[in-house]
Amino acid sequence: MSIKDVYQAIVDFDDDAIAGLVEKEIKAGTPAQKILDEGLIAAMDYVGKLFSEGELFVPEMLMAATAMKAGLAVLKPVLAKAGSSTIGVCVIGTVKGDLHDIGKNLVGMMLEGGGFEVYDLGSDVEPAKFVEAAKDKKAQIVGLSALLTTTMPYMEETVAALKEAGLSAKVIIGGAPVTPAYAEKIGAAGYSDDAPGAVELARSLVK
Ligand code: B1M
Repeated sequence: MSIKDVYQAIVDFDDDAIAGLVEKEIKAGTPAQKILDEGLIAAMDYVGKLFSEGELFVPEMLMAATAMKAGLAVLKPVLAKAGSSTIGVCVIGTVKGDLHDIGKNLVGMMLEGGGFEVYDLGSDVEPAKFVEAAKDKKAQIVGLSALLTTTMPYMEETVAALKEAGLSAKVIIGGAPVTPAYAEKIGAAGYSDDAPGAVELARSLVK
């Protein structure tokens, strides 16, 4: 029994076994971040590579994502050790047209663990919805995720819509195709390439 079994369960789309395997790793004392990075995320990267090479297709990616979510559900309480007080309010979502929500869920979960009150709007979120929620919840941080080059432009539209509504919330962005240069170009407050980095960034912006 090792972290390789967690990795393999995702690659085999085994959503029945994954929860038990992650639990066993936690009980064995493996750090949650290691299970996440070397088990779950590494396996999803491999699945993505096989998809790019034409070895796997969308239904298989979906099955891998289902297994990943089952594993994440077990890791969540360990990763998100409840922050004792709220250090800020964050509204988060995946932008319009984009259904990828695993990375966004992870970022939301870790922000929660990092002491933020998090409102997750889900995926395929219209710019107007981000504006409405940021206003309603009095958010200091709005987190935007995009995994597709074709949906990245909605990040820019969302930043513009928030500015147009006169909101002062700071926008942080991330997702595989996103870069720091793109964040700067669209007027976002910052970029992170992973979930722990997003927490650090959000914290620095509410100080
Ligand atoms: Co899609 N997909 N997908 N997919 N999918 C990718 C993204 C792709 C890179 C695969 C590939 O070609 N190698 C490719 C995008 C190419 C591009 O545009 N550059 C792709 C494609 C093409 C597509 C479709 C168009 C396929 C099709 O239909 N022909 C389609 C689009 C649907 C849509 O959204 N409209 C599609 C569909 C799907 C599924 C539905 C089957 C499924 C998603 C299920 C779900 O999320 N509920 C899926 C999956 C699973 C993937 C891969 C394999 C895995 C994504 C993932 O969950 N990674 C992916 C290949 C890959 O990335 N390796 C791929 C694990 C996750 C933890 O990482 O999301 O990167 P990630 O999040 C990271 C960081 O990016 C960062 O922190 C996270 C944790 O470290 N981060 C942030 C993310 N958001 C952040 C926000 C922040 C800060 C950091 O601040 C707010």
